[in-house]
Amino acid sequence: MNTGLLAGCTPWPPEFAERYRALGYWTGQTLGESLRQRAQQSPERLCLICGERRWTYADLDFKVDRLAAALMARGLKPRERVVVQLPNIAEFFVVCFALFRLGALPVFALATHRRSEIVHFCRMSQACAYIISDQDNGFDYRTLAREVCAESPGLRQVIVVGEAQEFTSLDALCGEQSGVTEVSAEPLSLASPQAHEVAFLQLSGGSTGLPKLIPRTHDDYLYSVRASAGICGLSASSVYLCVLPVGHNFTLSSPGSLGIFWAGGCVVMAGRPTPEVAFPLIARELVTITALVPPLASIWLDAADGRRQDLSSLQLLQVGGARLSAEVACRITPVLGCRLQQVFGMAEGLVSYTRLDDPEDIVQATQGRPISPDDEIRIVDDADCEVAPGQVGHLLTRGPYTIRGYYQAAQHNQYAFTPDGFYRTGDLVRMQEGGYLIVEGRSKDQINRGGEKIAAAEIEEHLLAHPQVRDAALVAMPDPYLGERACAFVILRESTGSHHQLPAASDLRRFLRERSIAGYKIPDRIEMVDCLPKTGVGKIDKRALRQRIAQILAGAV
Ligand code: OOB
Repeated sequence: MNTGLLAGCTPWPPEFAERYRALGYWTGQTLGESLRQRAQQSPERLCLICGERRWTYADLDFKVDRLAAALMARGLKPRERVVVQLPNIAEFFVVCFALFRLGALPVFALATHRRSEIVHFCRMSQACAYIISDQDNGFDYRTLAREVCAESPGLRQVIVVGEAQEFTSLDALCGEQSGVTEVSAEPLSLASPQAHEVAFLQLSGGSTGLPKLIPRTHDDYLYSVRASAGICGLSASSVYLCVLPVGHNFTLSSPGSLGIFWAGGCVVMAGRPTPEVAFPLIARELVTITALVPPLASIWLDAADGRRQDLSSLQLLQVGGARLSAEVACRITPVLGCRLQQVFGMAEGLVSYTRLDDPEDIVQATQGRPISPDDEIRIVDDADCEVAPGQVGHLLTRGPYTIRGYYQAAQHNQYAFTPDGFYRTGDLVRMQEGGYLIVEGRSKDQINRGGEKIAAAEIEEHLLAHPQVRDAALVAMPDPYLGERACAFVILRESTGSHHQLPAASDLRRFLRERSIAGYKIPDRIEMVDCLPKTGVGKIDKRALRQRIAQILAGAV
């Protein structure tokens, strides 16, 4: 058996791996085994609520085994990659744990991704299968799957939750449609993967072009899950409302659904993040903890001011993914009647939390401190030299659950990681007494649109594909609700003498939409300009562009 890491992944150096094991961070348990253990300890406990469906741990464990066996029978092999694009539904966990148990690797796409992103994930990961729901939020994923298949020669099968049409139905695979249980109810014993192996691939927010894939191992991920569950005080009586996209690192592991399963609590799936959907669920299922991005937190606050539902079961509201303003932070406890926890994390690893017993000023004004005593933090200047204590600098980190390299990205890894293995987060932070981090800004070329990350280069490339676009630069513009939105500055080519009309902003937007990219990436504003400001070394001066659009918005220009 091949015991090395998946090709194209960077292992931790042996001395670090040994240390993380010796310290008890890496326990040798896989994600699939951890669910089995929980199911054996508390089979009858409620584990998952989705609409009218209520599953116990035994139910979930059984469904996972049945699907794993069916996928194996269809030829899915350990280490093969499977792009999983599901909304917040219970089947997500059946799929996810079935793949974990098989040792096949889910690649977690967002429900908002479209052809351009999904084809990229399929190709990058050489995925052999793609798992979708039939439709959600008015969008038909089977249509998308047809387009993706046409461009991804490696895809062997598409599996659909719901009405499968010409594809394979997940229910049929599990023998649920016919009521026949083809596979025995005995716990499945597979040549299960080892805990040091890669369990799945997460997506990076990206700063250079299309998102990179992030290989997370069973060992490293379970450590972050267990430790997060401890920090957030989870127990078997915790009830978590899964509001943000289920496959995102925040929702999955900080402590998220996996933390809840670890603790033996219950996950409630919210089909939509709106107060209209979430508040009745909180009241009905006595939800104790949930996680939001800042813009959603303010929507909830406004809705809760005149609320009808009883939200008194809620003990902890986690807010993270983007900067939380002081105004919103200080309203949370008075309006929702629960504690606030700030969470600053990244799919690459490091997660930082304010603690439940931290004084109010720390909770409201900092992004907490890292999970682990072995999270190494360096805050450096442009020359990688440590800044004076309390000063702002680039955040570099390495530790027991932070990757050492992106998947099959040797070149990019050279500058995304230092030679001694620190990940360059691209965040500008300072550290306060007690090790508390405050996120001050960003050096990476990315827009954080209310928690949704947009890599500027990715959208610039799409714009440059338009025959009449000569140059383009995407920058963040301030927004009272989302924190930031995206503004594209575009130079058009002179008309070539023919009667071609120059495209308007709406034409460029339509052009982008036709290239089939996630909706949140379409620039909120497009400014046509004659030239773009340059820095001393001839690069586009994005700082000047950010200032220009901020001034325009402030009415100063
Ligand atoms: C989370 O993960 P990603 O991978 O979508 O985004 C990571 C980036 C960070 O590098 C930082 O730039 C930004 O998102 N960010 C924050 C923040 N939390 C994340 N910026 C300011 N304040 C915060 N509280 O976003 C993520 C992963 C796990 C847990 C929580 C968030």
